[in-house]
Amino acid sequence: MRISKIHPRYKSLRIRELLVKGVKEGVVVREGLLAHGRGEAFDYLLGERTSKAAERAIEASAAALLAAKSPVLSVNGNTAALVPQEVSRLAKAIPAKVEVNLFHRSLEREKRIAMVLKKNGVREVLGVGGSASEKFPGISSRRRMVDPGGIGSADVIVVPLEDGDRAEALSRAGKTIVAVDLNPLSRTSRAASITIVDNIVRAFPRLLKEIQRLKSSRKSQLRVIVSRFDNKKNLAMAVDEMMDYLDGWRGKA
Ligand code: PTJ
Repeated sequence: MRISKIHPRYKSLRIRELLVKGVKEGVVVREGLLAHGRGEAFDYLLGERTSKAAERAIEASAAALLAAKSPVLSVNGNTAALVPQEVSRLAKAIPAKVEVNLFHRSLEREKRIAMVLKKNGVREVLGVGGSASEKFPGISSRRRMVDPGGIGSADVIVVPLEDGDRAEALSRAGKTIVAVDLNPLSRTSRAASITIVDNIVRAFPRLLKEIQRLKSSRKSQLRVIVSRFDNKKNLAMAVDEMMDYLDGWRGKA
């Protein structure tokens, strides 16, 4: 469906259409549409804008990624459908490896997602088929199979739109987890080292800008930024910002 750019809900409708197209093309699972519904509900509570808490988390994420030895961007169906170009730009700018890792795993989907990413400029996509040969401990879903040269040996991993299990297991293994999740209460948000409570369509372009801004900083400066960041406090701030936004609606609705 063609959506007019002057439609008041253009951005939201465009996201929905991208995901529906992703389902038709076998990139997104139907469960991905439900995940989007959950996310969009929280986005309303944020006023559909990037909060102060998200800005701080984005700065800390950029610093962690630039200071990392072996950073990886983990990509699932929703991420591939919504921000394939941004994944490619981030992978080049950091630089970071890109790995497909799916909750609803099938070789067919892995290949389709890899194709979408490559079309958008990602040079190498890890995690497809037999290359995800390492079993990561503590994960019950088929997400446990990872690429030993990617997520298996990464020190910092970006995990957008996750279910909680993997984020918890990766954190337990001592990896720095950057989550992008509109729900500040989710298990993923709480398990991550840095949670960006924002819509991925806003968060990834901002993360790219922040990477470019901090790119020439010394590693010691980057580590200070990361060490000053407190995820628990930041999540509480995200919730406060949602409450403040709702407060502004009192008597108006
Ligand atoms: O592609 P697959 O097979 O790996 O499956 C991907 C989904 C998303 C279906 C799977 O990981 C899943 O079921 O996720 P959950 O448990 O529904 O969690 C998704 C989280 O992402 C929820 O907390 C949502 O609030 C959040 N979310 C949804 N859309 C966005 C989002 N966060 C940021 N930006 C969004 N656009």
